[in-house]
Amino acid sequence: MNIDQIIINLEKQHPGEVEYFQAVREVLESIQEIYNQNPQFESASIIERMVEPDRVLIFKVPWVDDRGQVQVNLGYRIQFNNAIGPYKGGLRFHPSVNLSILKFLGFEQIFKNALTTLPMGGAKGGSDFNPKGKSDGEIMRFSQAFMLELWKLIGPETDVPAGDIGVGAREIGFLYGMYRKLARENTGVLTGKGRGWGGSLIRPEATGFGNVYFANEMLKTKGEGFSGKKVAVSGFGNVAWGAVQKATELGAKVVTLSGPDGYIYDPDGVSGDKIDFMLELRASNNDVVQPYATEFGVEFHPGKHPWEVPCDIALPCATQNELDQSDAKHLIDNGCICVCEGANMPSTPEAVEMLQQSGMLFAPGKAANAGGVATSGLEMTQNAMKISWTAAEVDKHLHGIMKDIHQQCEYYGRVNDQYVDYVKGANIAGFLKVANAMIDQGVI
Ligand code: NDP
Ligand code: 2IT
Repeated sequence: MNIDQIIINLEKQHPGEVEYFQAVREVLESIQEIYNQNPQFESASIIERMVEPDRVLIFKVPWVDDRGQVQVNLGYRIQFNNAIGPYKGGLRFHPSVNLSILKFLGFEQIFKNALTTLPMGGAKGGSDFNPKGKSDGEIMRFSQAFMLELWKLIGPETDVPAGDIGVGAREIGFLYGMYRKLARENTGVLTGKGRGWGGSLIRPEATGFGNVYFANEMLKTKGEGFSGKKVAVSGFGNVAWGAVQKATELGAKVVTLSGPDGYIYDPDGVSGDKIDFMLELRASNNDVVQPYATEFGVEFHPGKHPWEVPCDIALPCATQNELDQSDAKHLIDNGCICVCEGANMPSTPEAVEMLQQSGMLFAPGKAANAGGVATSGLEMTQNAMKISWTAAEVDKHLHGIMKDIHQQCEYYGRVNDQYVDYVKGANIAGFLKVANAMIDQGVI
């Protein structure tokens, strides 16, 4: 496999899709050796087939704002690969959304979903719609207009979207309501649904909980745990919220949260009522974390990343490429022992290389944030069986799945007695499952 040539070909066909090329390069570098050892992959052109989505759907979403003005956004759904199960992956509503970002997310989702042990293919979608500052009515009208187009492409056994940045329980509610009306069915076509209408307990917390479970598995290999540790978290959304809760429950102190405006430093720890305040802040449709500092009288550092704060464990839970080389240097210099990605691709490739070379524990998002989509899979199971499990049952499955993913990463990523390359392990384990399924099922 000639990685540079594959990337050059992709650049020719899809100019400017930088996030997408970044995600593809990382996977190819990890799997190169195993790919070359198995000629059946090359003769079936597995890589060429895997790097192109099955289909990309782009549609306009016209809607009416509160002033009566018609607005137009772009909607997307990228159905990447369904070799091991129905297309599955979140919807992101954020002004930065474009084809490159959604393709990188959809591509990552293929391997992440394969790691969960559940039968789910990879997809992603969303819109450049900005939910910040919008009224509930505007969000409802936008979500309904979005679903008016999307519903033709999805179904409980075909493609099952969920939330991501800017899409939480409220948006899933509006989307589901419109789907139900159009399709005349109540099914598990979306996950992250409300508890009273098909949602699963623990799904809201699952990505953050799973992230901490994964970090804990890594720490255990070094005889460590969360108790008494100082933790830096970025973001203040859904994933950060779950991670803060679980890290605190395990006896750690979470000292930072961040937003696009900067980060807050809370030396006493984000716990109790402060965690509830995070939820209110996110639901308030503002896009800044600064009100936390005002509310609790703690430091706010405008325009900065939280990684300069000394910590033992770092959980990046905001967005892609939010932890760069200089952030990695701060973490290493301050004696951080573990970086466990809650967001998708939050560390730049240069930062990943530095963190790994330092010898610290480093887990990529596709392994360490898979608890969210795994619990979506558990929601699909409950919907199909028309039952609901208790929180303890779902949490037990989630915990077991995160341990399993950790084992898969260790199996394929062990470098020596001392070091596991979790990036390589996750990519190889995910790749082999999907590639073998594609070969078993022929050229389609
Ligand atoms: P939310 O919308 O709930 O929260 C995202 C948070 O990150 C918000 O606080 C947002 O602030 C903040 N943020 C966005 N851009 C930046 C930035 N440039 N710098 C700092 N903060 C920023 O989304 P989620 O918590 O659901 O998603 C967070 C990450 O986790 C994403 O990478 C997502 O793809 C990933 N993920 C999500 C899963 C899920 O189940 N929800 C599952 C697995 C991964 P603001 O809104 O003000 O921009
Ligand atoms: O990035 C992700 O894994 C998600 N946003 C969750 C996807 C899902 O289908 O639950």
